[in-house]
Parts: sequence; C-alpha cells; structure tokens
Amino acid sequence: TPKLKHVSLFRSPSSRHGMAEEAKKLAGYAAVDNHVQNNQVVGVGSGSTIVYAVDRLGEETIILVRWLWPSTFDLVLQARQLILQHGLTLSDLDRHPELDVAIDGADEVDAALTLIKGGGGCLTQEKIVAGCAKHFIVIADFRKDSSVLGQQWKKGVPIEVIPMAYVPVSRTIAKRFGGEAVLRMAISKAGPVVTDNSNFILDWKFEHTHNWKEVNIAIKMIPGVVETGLFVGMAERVYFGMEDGNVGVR
Ligand code: ABF
Repeated sequence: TPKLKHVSLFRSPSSRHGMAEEAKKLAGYAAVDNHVQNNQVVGVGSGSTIVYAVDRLGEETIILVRWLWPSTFDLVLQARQLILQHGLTLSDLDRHPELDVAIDGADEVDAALTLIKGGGGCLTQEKIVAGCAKHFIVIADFRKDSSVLGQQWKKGVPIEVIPMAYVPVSRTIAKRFGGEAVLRMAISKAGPVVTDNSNFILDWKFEHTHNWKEVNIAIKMIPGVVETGLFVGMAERVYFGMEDGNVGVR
C-alpha cells in the first residue's frame, strides 16, 4: 500500500524563494506518497528538489540506485550523502538494473512532459537511471512549469560532450539548428565545468522551438556528443508544487 504520512506543509513563506522551497517539498512528498511502496527499488537524481523526496522515503527497506563512480563532482556526492544520511541502502545498476520507479527534478517541463535537465551538470547518469525505471516521476516547483521549452529556463539545453570534441560539436549544432552552443565554465571561471563522467557541457541556446524528439536524436548522432539534457517521452507524471500550497499534476 502507498505510504500516506499526511502532514501539512504549507506555511505562508514570506518570499518567492521561500515559496519555491515549500513548493519543492510539496512536489517531492507527493511523488513518494503516490508512487513509492515499501521494498521497492527507487532511483533518485540530484538537485535541491530531490532532497525532499529522499527525506520522505525514510524507510530502510527502500533501495536507491545511483552510479557512484568515485567522483568529486559535488552533485554526485550530494546524492550519495543524502542516501547514506537517511539510512537507505545504496545500490547500483549492476545489482539492480531494473528499478520500480525513478524520481528526479528538472529545469523546465513543457506541456508534453518534455524536460530540460542538466542545469546543475548532471544529465547522462540521470537519463540512464530514468531509462531503467518502470515509472519515471518528475518533481518541480512552479517556476519550472511552461507550455513551451525556453519560456522559463533561459540557459539553453545542456549537452554533455567528450572534451576533445566540444568545438566541432558546438559548430555543428549552431550550423544545423541555429542559436549557439556555449561551453559551460566553472563559477570560478578557472576552466570548464567537468561532469560526473569527466566530460564537458555545452549549453545550447536555441532560438525557437523545435521538434524536440527529432532534434534530440539528431544531436545525439553528432560524433562526440555523450547525451543531451532533453528528456523526450520519458516522464510519466510531473508533480508541481504550487505557490498556493497545492500540488499540480501533469
Ligand atoms: C538535476 O537537478 C538536473 O538534471 C536538474 O538540472 C536539476 C534540478 O535541480 P533543482 O531541483 O535544484 O532545481 O536533476
């Protein structure tokens, strides 16, 4: 039976930031309450919203899957810490190649449940985990909800690339699809962001909406592209925590 630990979460936060935090919690809790049962194998992604979903799990019988190749990438460490702090069993795809459910955040969600992910730098492993799950559930606050990609998330589509290929890939994307694909730099500006797979990220700032399914396939075919942050036809349901304290479901 689904776990139904009802608590009232909404507390009139004083700022938009406070509202967004409450909204993340609403979404994370709703996803767990509606889709996770005891003794299931659950995959989780990274970011600030997933923290609330993991918080809601709270059962030692639930196993979480995440590929934790030794990495200093902070979001990978964050996921690992979260799992361990909650006393949950850490596993991987070697032991559990099939997941009951995967839950993850997103940077933007359109009307067709197409997602942009990877704003925090993680996308390839998250797409692998989502692809191994029977159900892929997304959680987000109200700021991620849009009818058309690009309305809310202004930083473009993250694309993970093999480091030696970032210039040719960037040129090919601009030539074929327009816009520009910019190498993501570390906040310190000391060098490029290096992903959890030791690759670089291009942020493709597209100029207009596309057929995302076709573009996703076409970009993946460019030599040097590892994965795109476009998740097309993968999300089964999205829970949005809303400003008024309700949960929107798409
Ligand atoms: C990861 O976390 C990324 O794919 C996505 O970019 C980000 C969402 O983070 P947050 O929940 O902090 O907005 O899932």
